[in-house]
Amino acid sequence: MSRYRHRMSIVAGLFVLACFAPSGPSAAQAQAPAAADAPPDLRTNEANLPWWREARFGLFIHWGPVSLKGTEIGWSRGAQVPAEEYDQLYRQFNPTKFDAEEWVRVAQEAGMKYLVITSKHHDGFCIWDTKYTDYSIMHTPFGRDVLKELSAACRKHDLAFCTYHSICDWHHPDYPLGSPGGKTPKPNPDMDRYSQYLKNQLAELIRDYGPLGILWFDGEWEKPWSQERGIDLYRYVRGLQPSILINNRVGVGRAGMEGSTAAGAFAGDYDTPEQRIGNFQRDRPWESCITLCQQWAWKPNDKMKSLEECIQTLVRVVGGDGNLLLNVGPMPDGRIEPRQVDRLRAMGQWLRQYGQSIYGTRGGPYKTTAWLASTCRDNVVYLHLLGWPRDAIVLPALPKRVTDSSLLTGGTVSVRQTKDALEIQVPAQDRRPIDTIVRLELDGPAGDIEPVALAPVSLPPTKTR
Ligand code: FHN
Repeated sequence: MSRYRHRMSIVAGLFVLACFAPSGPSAAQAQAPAAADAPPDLRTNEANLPWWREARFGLFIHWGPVSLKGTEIGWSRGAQVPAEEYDQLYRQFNPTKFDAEEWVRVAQEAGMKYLVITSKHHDGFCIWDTKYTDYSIMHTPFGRDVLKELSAACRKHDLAFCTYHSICDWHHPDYPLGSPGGKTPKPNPDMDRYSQYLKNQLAELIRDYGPLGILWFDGEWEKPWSQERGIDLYRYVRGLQPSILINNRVGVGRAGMEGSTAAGAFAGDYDTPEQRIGNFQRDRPWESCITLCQQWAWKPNDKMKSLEECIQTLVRVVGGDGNLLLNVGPMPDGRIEPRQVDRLRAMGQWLRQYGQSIYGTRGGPYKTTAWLASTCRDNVVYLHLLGWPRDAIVLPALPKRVTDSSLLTGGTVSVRQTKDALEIQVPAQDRRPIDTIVRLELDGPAGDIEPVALAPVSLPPTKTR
């Protein structure tokens, strides 16, 4: 029985019990207590963070009938694509080349440990067999339950299955705001009835495709949503599956794209910087969600990130003690674009060689700079040299003795430790273009070393960066 399923199956049984949890927060609960003294059921789900922290790298998937247009999911509705036309795209959506096993294979060959797919984005289209609306995959020419096939393939291959679910719904008549971009009012909204619709579908997702690793909420920034509704929804979902992780886009405490959580505010289990590498942060879990190309949904010839940028982004994120959720937008025929598959596979090749410096590590002890990131586990520190400000790298000394050093990326390294400094020299021929990894063994655990910030130095234009 796999690690992910084992932990989750214990909880699934508790599902029914919570269905009848009283909904709607009392006035007292509404005043979200400071995170520190939050009631237990609002505190970060520490018990279920370890699998996710060790995983470090996941696949994000934004997909729907909009891929037929190659425009952005949700946002192009009522903008590049008239809403009437957008809402009829599902009648032509027939991704006959969709192969859930192939998607799982792509993720695992990339070295990813979890998968988060858009069950419903802001455009309201549902990619599973829901009984609460006909605006779903079951009413397309395709007519197959994508979440059923994908969740089964994930379980079969031990990849944690997770869903992204939009709180705002510009298509649903009860949700007060519509397209473009939540800028137009609906004629007869009913936010309470919409909230019940939201809960009903979340219960379906957890009951029929769960246990889920993460419920990745989004679209919480619009007026109709509130901290009270967020706290209530967090409690409702945790009640359905206590082992589930919920991001900080359930309440309204998220500080925009920077993705952190306003101090003291309740906001789910972890922070979510978007399209950026999060700040070095070890006291609160975080995950950067970033596109492999530019758009979240598929776009023909969309500009794709280089292998160097992809790997250095992963290294910087993990060096900051975060997770990376890297996004692809599959094509309208159901395939992930071959050039994107190749890029992901190349990341996987790198991780098969150097994954020990990523999986199950914590960020630090040296804080990330333009040319360095560091990760650690037990008595080992990995220095990821992403650039060469000088031939000899001089770092502040660590409060522990270096007992051994080597180059994980091959070749020789000389490490000289003095009372105040650590001097590292790697001959030019042993410097790797993307990341040169120095492995240091210390005479004690690295995790309790107070993180060390390095003085910023500019990188000279060198041929071997
Ligand atoms: O509007 C969405 C966007 O389409 C995409 O889903 C990203 C993913 O994190 N989140 C929102 C923008 O913040």
